[in-house]
Amino acid sequence: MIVEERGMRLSFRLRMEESAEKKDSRIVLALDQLPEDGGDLTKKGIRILEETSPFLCGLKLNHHLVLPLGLFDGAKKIVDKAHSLGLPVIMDCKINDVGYTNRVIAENYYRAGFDAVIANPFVGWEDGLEPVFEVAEIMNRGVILLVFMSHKAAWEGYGQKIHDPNTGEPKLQYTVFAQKALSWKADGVIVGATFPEKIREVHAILGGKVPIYSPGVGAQGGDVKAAAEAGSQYLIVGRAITLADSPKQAARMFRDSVKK
Ligand code: 3DU
Repeated sequence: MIVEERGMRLSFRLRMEESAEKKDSRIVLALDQLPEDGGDLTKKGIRILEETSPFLCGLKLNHHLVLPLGLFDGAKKIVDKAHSLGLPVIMDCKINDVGYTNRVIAENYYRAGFDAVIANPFVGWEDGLEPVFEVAEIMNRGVILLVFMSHKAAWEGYGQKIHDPNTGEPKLQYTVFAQKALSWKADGVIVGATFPEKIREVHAILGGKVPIYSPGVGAQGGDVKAAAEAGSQYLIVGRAITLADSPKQAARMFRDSVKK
């Protein structure tokens, strides 16, 4: 049983763990590509969320859905609905700017109710992501770092060979990002389900101290079981659920294939 911490509210990380335990699911729904049948976007999103929620442990919204929904309008309604169904919500905004704007981006998403934001460690700590971690601490929310993305060109950035500034030794960029996730005390990292060998490598670095979230299941070709076996704690699934003939059955199928 997970105990309440910080007096009032569990940390984001424990909210996810508690939700996964309660729902007996490790599936996070990426509610971003909705059927193009002309209906109201917010209502459509809420309908799919309600239908699939018994099989989910969390929800993720992407920047490109929040744009037409409006942050304090449709997006907030979906966030509130997810919370009423017991699901924490992650904002996939891949924060990637200078510290000042990063702080305001995070504050706005947290004010709209999001439990965590996704950020890009390429911008570094000082005057980069430090302000995001500060706001997260104050508001008791989470920060998840991109460590290795799921698309084909991910190796061009996340997979490049670099020289460790301290030792001069050659290293792979994503291994350095995984180490930063530990030292910055991130609440999660993203490693694409399309690269199970990278998941395994990152998992070995993190030693179970930071959970791995893996998008890229289904529509992008990633296998949910292979990602889970390699060490992903949470599997992020979008189109393979939202565009299925029955989102409910698809969500159940993914949930069952990686039972906790
Ligand atoms: O491919 P899907 O439809 O299952 O959606 C995956 C979601 O995860 C989508 O919102 C995408 O923006 C996000 N994502 C990745 O696919 C890969 C990453 O490395 C990070 C986020």
